[in-house]
Amino acid sequence: MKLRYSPTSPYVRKVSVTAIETGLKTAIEQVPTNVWDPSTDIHMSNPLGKVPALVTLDNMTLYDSPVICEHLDSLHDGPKLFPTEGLARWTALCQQALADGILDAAILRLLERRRPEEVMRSETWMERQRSVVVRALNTLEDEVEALSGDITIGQISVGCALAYLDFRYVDEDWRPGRPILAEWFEAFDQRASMTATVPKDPT
Ligand SMILES: N[C@@H](CCC(=O)N[C@@H](CS)C(=O)NCC(=O)O)C(=O)O
Repeated sequence: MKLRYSPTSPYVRKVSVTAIETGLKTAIEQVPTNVWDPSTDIHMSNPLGKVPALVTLDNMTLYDSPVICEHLDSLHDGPKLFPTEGLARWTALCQQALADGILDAAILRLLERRRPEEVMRSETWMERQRSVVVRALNTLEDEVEALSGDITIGQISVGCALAYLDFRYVDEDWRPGRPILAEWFEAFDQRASMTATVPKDPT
């Protein structure tokens, strides 16, 4: 399999953590892709122009991260990261949606903040995205018990989203007021799959 990736993408990190947790890391060749390079051909793999995109063993090209992670989970015989049915399944999928929503909002705010001309930046837009993250984090703090038990795609997604906030928003610690979530993350972040996938270059 071939994974088109960028080293700092938190969605790619979800896939990388999933690959390690499912024992499939060595079955995946990493193909570096700069989605912001005007000459990139990422749209040949994903018409949305985003990473991650995965070329599978049977030559399908899959996107986005939830689909890729579920595909990887279908390829191994160990305990499943996507619970197959019932409350456990919907809880894990909803946690994944919430965590991916944190990432979407955090990235939109970051891109807005990085606009070269200050006058072009919308404070209203950035505040809207900040509020999304605050509400989602508060929900996770209230529902942290649902993150206990065997590892799921919900836990992986939440772990990668919280790690991304630490990576990109170092001056805005999310932990104050959310002690139970902070305690959960401290333990989750020590998994071998997390320590092996820490992004190195903050550019
Ligand atoms: N929903 C997608 C989001 C992927 C995404 O936004 N990737 C970013 C990198 S962190 C990207 O490629 N952005 C390029 C763009 O927005 O044009 C997923 O879960 O894979």
